[in-house]
Amino acid sequence: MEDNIVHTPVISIEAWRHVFKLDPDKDISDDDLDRICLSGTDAIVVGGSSGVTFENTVELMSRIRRYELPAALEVSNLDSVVPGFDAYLIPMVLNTPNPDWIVGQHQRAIQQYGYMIPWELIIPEGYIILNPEATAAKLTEAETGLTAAEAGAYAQVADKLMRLPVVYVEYSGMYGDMELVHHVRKGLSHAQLFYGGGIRTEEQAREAAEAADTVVVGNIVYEDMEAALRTVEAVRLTP
Ligand code: 1GP
Repeated sequence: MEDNIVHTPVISIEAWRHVFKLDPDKDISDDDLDRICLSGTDAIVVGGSSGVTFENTVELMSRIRRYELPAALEVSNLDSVVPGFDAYLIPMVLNTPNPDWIVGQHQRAIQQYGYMIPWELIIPEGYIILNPEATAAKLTEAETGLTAAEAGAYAQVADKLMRLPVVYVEYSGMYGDMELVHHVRKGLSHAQLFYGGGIRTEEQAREAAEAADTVVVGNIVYEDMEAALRTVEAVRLTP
């Protein structure tokens, strides 16, 4: 192993309770972006499952960069990796029979670009995708019909065997089963639990904040800005 590889991320994600996930393929006005970035959220994650390009990622990053809050890119394809983010979240899908989404694309990326990867900014995520209708679920052939026990066991593979810093329970587009999320969290020893999917109300934001360490709010930003902003306080006030 090379001595100069440092695995401690430069930014600390432990403090993230609420994050907004912005999709480079969707339009957001300057005013709305201003309100999101000044909302009191802990960070912005840039990512999406389709239509993400280098151009639209650069554009969104440069607009977010006017604000002080941390910005991370969740890498979904190699063509849209843009330098200049504080961190790079790398999904490894756990509940897929297709190894390409677990380690395959990662192996090819490292073989090709390993010499220029800023390892200190890399944060791998053990993804468990649970909404069968989500683009990411279809793309990755995720086996979404998991019981809480099955999801919990995948989470422990990430936490205890792979020692990933993040487990991400992803219901993108659909509000999830919070009992399952609670169960997943109980089995984790060190990984931080992200929950994302279908949060539209303060009540849902609160429930998700009770079940997970970090709550990810996405689509509602593009549908109901006021409701999106209310999720920040709801999460912040949840112990
Ligand atoms: C998507 O987990 C995030 O990757 C958030 O989901 O867009 O449904 O809020 P929503």
